[in-house]
Amino acid sequence: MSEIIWTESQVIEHWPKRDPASHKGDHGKAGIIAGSETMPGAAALCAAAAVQSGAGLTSVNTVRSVIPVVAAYVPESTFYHRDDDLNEFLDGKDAVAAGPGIGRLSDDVIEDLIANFEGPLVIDADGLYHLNRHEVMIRKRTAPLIITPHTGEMARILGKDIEYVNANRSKAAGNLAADYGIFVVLKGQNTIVADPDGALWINPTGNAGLAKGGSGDVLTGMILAFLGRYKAVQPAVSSAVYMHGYAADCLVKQGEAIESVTASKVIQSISASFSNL
Ligand code: NPW
Ligand code: AMP
Ligand code: MG
Repeated sequence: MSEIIWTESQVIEHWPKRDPASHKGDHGKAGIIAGSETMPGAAALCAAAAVQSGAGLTSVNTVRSVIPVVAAYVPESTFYHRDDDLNEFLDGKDAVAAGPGIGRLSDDVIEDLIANFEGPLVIDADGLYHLNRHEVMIRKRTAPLIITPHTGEMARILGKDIEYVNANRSKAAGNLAADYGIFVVLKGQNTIVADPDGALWINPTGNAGLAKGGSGDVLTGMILAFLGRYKAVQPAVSSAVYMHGYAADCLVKQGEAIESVTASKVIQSISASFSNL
């Protein structure tokens, strides 16, 4: 398996220019299935990151009590109730992300998405908890599937311990991606993006300030937005991972203490990071 560092020049080379005559529908209709009563923040962070990363339209499917919380943080989003018809929510979406803060009991929606959503689908966090149950459907799926496990989630998916994943990051991500025919984003220092063809793209950005709750929820929103803006999946995913780390690096360079980096501050840093490139 070849390992290639995804560099700043590759991010710049693949960056989609915003056509001056474009309208919101040209920049991705993004759907987010996230949040629950005890984790409203995961939905808010994911949606805010998608909006800041250029998504044309961002729509959040969540539980009723969470809607006002997310709406206050991200007034650009529209909303859909978790209990309503999923197909209606999916209609017209260019890309969908599911899992942040949904709880481990919400597996029906994940199953439905894998089977029926025909665009790029990102599954993260609690959405990964029962992933192995859907192995047959994942193998049958033809549209891109991108999973974004941290080390603990990857260990659970593989049925191995965390020490095994830490000692075999490239092999673990590469084999799973090739076996299932999916994109695997194995998070942590030097996040690996493994594509279904066996290539491994290594991320050089980011710092330990990201080792804090909410960072992964931001990354999921960024990947979703990039998928809606790019034609090809791997450059979208690798560039989103790069810019997530780069936004955190910019904060520290500007004097933020590494301990005080937060997911919300990373979202606020996205704009300056994009302009810096
Ligand atoms: P430990 O902690 O070292 O003993 P879980 P989660 C292990 C939502 N959030 N990174 C770890 O071991 C998410 O979206 C909501 C992380 C532990 O055993 C999810 O839906 C927030 N963990 C949900 O919470 C902000 C690592 O894995 C287990 C690891 C649960 O997500 C926070 C943790 O995995 C959060 O994002 C690593 N590198 N290596 C909100 N504001 O609403 C090993 N572990 O139990 O799935 O917990 O990641 O917090
Ligand atoms: P999650 O555990 O789902 O909240 O995701 C954490 C996010 O922060 C992922 O994008 C990780 O790659 C990133 N991250 C966590 N710790 C580090 C670290 N020490 N260095 C660089 N990135 C990190
Ligand atoms: Mg997470």
